Amino acid sequence: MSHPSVEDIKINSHRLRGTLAEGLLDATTGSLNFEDQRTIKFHGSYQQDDRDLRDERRRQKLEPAHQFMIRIRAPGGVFTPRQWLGLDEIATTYASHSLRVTTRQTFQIHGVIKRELKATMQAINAAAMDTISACGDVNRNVLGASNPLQSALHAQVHDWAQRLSLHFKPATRAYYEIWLDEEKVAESGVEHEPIYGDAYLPRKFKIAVAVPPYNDVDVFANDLGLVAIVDDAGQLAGFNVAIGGSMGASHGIAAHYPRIGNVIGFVTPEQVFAIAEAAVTVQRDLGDREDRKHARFKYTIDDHGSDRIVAMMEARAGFTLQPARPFHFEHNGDRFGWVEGDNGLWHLTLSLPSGRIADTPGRPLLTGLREIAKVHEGEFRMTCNQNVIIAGVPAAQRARIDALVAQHGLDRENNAPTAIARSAVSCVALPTCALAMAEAERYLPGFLAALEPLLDKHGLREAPILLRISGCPNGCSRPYLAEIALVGKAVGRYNLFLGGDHRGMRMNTLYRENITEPQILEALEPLLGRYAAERETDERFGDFLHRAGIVELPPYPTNRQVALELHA
Ligand code: SRM
Ligand code: SF4
Repeated sequence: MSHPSVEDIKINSHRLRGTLAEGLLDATTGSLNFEDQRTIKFHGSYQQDDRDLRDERRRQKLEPAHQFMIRIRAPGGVFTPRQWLGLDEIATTYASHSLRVTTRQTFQIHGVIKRELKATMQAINAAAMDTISACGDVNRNVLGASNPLQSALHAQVHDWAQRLSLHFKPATRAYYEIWLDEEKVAESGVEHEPIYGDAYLPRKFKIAVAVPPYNDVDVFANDLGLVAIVDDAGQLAGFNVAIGGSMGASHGIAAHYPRIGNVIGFVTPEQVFAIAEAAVTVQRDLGDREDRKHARFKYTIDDHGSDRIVAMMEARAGFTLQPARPFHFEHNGDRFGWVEGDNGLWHLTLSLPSGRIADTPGRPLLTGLREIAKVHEGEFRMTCNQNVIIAGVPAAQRARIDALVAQHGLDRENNAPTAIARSAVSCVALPTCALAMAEAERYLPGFLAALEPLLDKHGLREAPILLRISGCPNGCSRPYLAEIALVGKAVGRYNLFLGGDHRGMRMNTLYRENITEPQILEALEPLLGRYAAERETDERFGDFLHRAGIVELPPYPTNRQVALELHA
């Protein structure tokens, strides 16, 4: 029997209700039906199964070990200690005893079984959070720069992320009815969706707000990127607008390519909602609804031409974009350790390997952060590099936090002894991700350990080289922007990409295909050696590879790097 298309499922879902309420009550299976597996994504959850157990369960003629991943909506990535403690309790009561910081600065929990899904959602809401639109063909979690140095700007950007997220939240009450038992009212199932319409978007849509000089949100990897422009008085003048960024690709299919957003102009703060809504609705109306692999905004822009899309956006927004203003990004990483914000409070950025917060022998990270949440009076900020900032600490409280960090192995020496390890990012991949072709998160520690002797040999232990690993070409760790990237091809085999920059402004290039760890190390060894010997002062690895003629820009059809004339 053939399944209905996702477009049909959305239209016939009674505004994202489907038969979820009934399906949750069906005790004969741990799974939802095909349609509801699509619909539940809009509620922030994915049905998965433990792939480590798949073969054994098949042999035993059991259904797969179905379980659910839940993603929190957290625009700007800020959590209070109370929310942290709530998440910790949820993870240890209903999920796999771990919290996972994502590359979109929120949390995922894994391993929730169907009969506990509703209780878990209710617990999330009781802890003052929700999961609406964390997945699905809608606007996703809105990113906001997490740089702790500029406190006032951070607060403004966080506010923008919150407001944009609320603006693009679907109007349907489905979430509240299904998970929180809200009473149905007359328009239940037929609510007016003023922005999305009946069929929502053709595909996911992602927005990020960056504050130069740090591109810690990787703003150009988003469908809509806003780069804050600050005037001479330190006030927010407005935003440069970039459209069409996205990482997703397919191995060997040239028509599926990653793309860096192109900067199309400048808007004032008053114009932000109009231009964002114009981008979303142009994509709603022109995006490909036949082929989901070709349905992101980047393809709409490339198929119709950037000029036409910008003209449509301007017509819908009711104004012409101003010329883009110069900006400068220093890097797209996090700054580790303590820094003092401009409001006199202190912020501690901790490196979390792949964002995984669990208790493992010698590293009780989950317990440690729980103990910190019990005494911390500020907030926790997640970064898009899967790290955490313990933010807003009065000077007098620092020693107490430091003691808890040391006691629970949260310090960087323990978790990331080299510079490359501190900034490395890897996606979840196996065993939960249905699309993984190779390990990523579980492979990162082993790969770093194998790389360490090479770094030591060439004196590069503290060289800040940007490494990202993805278990498949979808690119959840934004690998195509890394200086070194491994993209999973099959178990134990990766494509090696080289030559991105450290500012998230240049894509890398396929260097070797389908290779194993020894071959990866063999390929990297001479390049690291040459880099160590020939680099110029402060020259980064990706820039060196280009200057030395070792790699060129990749052969994607459009936007392989951000127009550098704007990069003041
Ligand atoms: Fe992703 C699908 C995990 C950020 C591009 N992503 C998935 C799924 C849900 C697999 C699936 O569809 O069955 C993964 C769940 C794994 C698991 O077991 O938890 C998954 N993506 C993640 C996270 C958790 C990676 C991480 O390790 O942090 C990130 C969650 C972000 C969040 O909190 O919202 C995550 N995904 C990204 C990013 C990075 C970003 O947004 O900055 C990208 C690249 C940017 C982009 O969208 O192009 C990304 N994920 C994808 C794609 C490719 C989309 C495309 O247009 O081609 C898929 C596959 C799909 O949607 O069909 C995907
Ligand atoms: Fe899964 Fe691929 Fe995303 Fe990794 S990049 S989480 S393997 S979809």
